[in-house]
Amino acid sequence: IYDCMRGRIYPLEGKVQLGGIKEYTEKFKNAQRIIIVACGTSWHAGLVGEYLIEEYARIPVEVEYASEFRYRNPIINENDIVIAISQSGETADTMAAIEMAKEKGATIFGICNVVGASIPRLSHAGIYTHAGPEIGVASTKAFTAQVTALTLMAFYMAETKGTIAKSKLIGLLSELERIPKLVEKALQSDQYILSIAEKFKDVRNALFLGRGSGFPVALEGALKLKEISYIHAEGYPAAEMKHGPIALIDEEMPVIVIATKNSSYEKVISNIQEVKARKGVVIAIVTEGDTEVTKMADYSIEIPHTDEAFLPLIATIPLQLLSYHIAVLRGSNVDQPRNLAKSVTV
Ligand code: F1P
Repeated sequence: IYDCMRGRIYPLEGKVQLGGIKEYTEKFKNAQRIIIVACGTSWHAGLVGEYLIEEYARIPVEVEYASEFRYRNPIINENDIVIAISQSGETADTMAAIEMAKEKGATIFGICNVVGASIPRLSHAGIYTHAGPEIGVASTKAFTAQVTALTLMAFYMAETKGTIAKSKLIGLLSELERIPKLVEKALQSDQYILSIAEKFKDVRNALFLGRGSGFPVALEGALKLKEISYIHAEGYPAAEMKHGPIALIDEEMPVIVIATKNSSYEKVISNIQEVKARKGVVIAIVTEGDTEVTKMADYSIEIPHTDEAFLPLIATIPLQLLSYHIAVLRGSNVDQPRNLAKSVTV
């Protein structure tokens, strides 16, 4: 697990534990709906979870900001499963959302990094991600670990529900084994990303675009840039660009596009054309060996090819590195960004 804020690779302290889910197999199998609650980066991991659970297990998923969910009067009942995601396990909004859902009879499943924290104690069952300590305030390797846990959960639910072919599942699990190697490969673009960061360190705005599970990755890329570089950044589904953000495009604002070779590749290409037609500057995250996007984009950062299910795990890496290098070049303290707390307990 890579902590780009410190430039180290941490060994996983233990394998992601799925013990918690096994006791609730029947509950997950029969779930009519899953509600995911979280804040910040953890909420983005929840969005990836939504794509994966719906794709593979065919269970409807809603993803809610805990900070909003807790203050409304949502319809929840005892058939609902609420997955609460939190690195620290102490985020007050997420805890309040859990307490409210618990009162309404929902089953609470926690995904948390800190063993013995409040959120796992409030949950009926769950998974510890064991990603090691998040030394900096901004969540990085915790995100990758949360996404890994959600990916495994989606596969597990799909297997128990019979919504995935055995051969497909075996293929996905063997690809999962390759992920650490692919992450290492993605990290090899570090110096190239630094050279891009040098060119864009003084921009005032940035737009991040992605489709499918590349959309939460775009949101997370924008959040990292905001949190540690204090540059205004927006993440958008690429198809939504024409409904507003397109008005912002000019030569000044970099548009970072997740343009890897997966099911939405052709559509992303047309989004890039739309940006280029307006003289926008495109930094594309592409699959290694790509030529089509590389020809159109101003900068292309290669990541190794993987199954679409694992795209968020790999595509996040260059975005974290980009934010990291821009923040360092701007003289920001990447470990302790201004105004941000490690755990937001109020
Ligand atoms: C949620 C979160 C983090 C963010 C910052 C503030 O925390 O929004 O994603 O990086 O630390 O809090 P958590 O519930 O995942 O601990």
